[in-house]
Amino acid sequence: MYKILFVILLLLPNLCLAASMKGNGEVGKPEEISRTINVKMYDNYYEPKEIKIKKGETIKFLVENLGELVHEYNIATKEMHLKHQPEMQKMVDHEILLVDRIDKVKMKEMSKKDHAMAHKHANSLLLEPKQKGQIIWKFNTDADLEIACNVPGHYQLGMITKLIKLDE
Ligand SMILES: [Cu+2]
Repeated sequence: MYKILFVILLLLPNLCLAASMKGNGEVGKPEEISRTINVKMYDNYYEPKEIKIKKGETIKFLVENLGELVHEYNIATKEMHLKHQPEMQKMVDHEILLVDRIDKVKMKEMSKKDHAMAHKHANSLLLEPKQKGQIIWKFNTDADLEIACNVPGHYQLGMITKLIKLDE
């Protein structure tokens, strides 16, 4: 019995590590930032359109919305984006997410009933026109990631920044 428990305890950290390696990374520490990337959002695309990433590095993204529409900057796997899109549609349906602004009062109200409506994700920003935001992200993952906007229709229009993994 003790032997089995011991083996499980030995395996546990490895299992956790394996899980995180499939995720989209994690919030980075300010002291670990290796570079800062200035991102501009337009209708409906980003500059830059492509970013090269070294595994394990921490990047600070300074994001500014220069478009006339609300846009999202979301670091995730394709599967995560597709899963998030119905939530964004729901925000549109409830008139929280409007074409050029976010109804913060309604958002707060709705999020009491449905947490997804708060749109609080460490890996993403939702910015109104002229708004700025930042994300510090650590790319400690083996997963294929893309940065995308999940405002309904925008992902389908190609509002995606490709993340290219560099081999060490
Ligand atoms: Cu967008």
